[in-house]
Amino acid sequence: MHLSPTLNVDSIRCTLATKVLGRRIDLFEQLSSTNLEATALGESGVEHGTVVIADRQTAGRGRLARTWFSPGGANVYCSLVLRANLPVNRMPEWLSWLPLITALAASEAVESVTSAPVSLKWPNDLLMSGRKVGGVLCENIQASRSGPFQVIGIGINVNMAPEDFPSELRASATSLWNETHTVVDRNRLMAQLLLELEQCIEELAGHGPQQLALAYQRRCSTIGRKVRASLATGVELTGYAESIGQDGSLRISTDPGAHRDRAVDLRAADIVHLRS
Ligand code: BT5
Repeated sequence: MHLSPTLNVDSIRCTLATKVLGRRIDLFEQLSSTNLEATALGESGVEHGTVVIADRQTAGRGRLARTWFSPGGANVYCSLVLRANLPVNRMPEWLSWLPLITALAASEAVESVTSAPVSLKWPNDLLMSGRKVGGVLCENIQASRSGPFQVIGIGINVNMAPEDFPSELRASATSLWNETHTVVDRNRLMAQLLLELEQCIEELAGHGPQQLALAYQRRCSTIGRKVRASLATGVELTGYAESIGQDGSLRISTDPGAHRDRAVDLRAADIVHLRS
């Protein structure tokens, strides 16, 4: 662990240039999960753009009930409450693009603060040197007295040293320190993350996903790769990732040898990048 400047709301506000996101920031030394806290706040009616940050999580969550390794003193764990003010017919587009644009915004924030390249593994993993440096967990909360809202959760490994990772993650995970050998001020990174998120969210709400889709596709290292996709049904597919669809899905042309040569559009799956 490399000595990280302490997380502090005043320090975040020093460089925060957003209009709406982060008007309210709740910072905790420890939470079970920032997504759970943001959900509780959303249910209590907090405004759009409320931010929850924790220095450590005792039960950090990944997708599909997986866990997110969340030690204290080094990393970023944050969640935002979003209340989309959109007509009902635009909600499917909003919900399918939200995880992708959150990952896009996080990658742009990391690149802007570190000057080191970040790519995206579809749908929402942040990679540096092919290893996972961050992840996104988006949840749509329907049954709430305060009306429906979304929680977007972001975890980024910032100042963790390689030996701080549990052995099962050492080969697949990395941190900004690992990649750049520079201690990153998490307050500065948080401020940049909120700014990039605000810009992407405004673009999606105001103009739809077309420009964001281009930016996402440029950054997505899954495109053009041979991949293995594991679907929720347990089915596994191997093929070449061709493109991102208008609904954020990943188009894969399956192996000519394994199946008939055909394309499949995946809405949700776990992807492994294979060597071609
Ligand atoms: C994700 O899930 O990548 C979403 C992670 C979201 C975490 C944030 S932290 C703030 C907010 N509050 C929460 O409770 N969660 C969000 P998924 O694609 O399912 O990946 C999970 C998998 O990544 C695990 O099964 C591990 O293999 C791996 N993993 C766990 N912790 C990691 C870490 N710190 N760095 C890199 N890989 C990790």
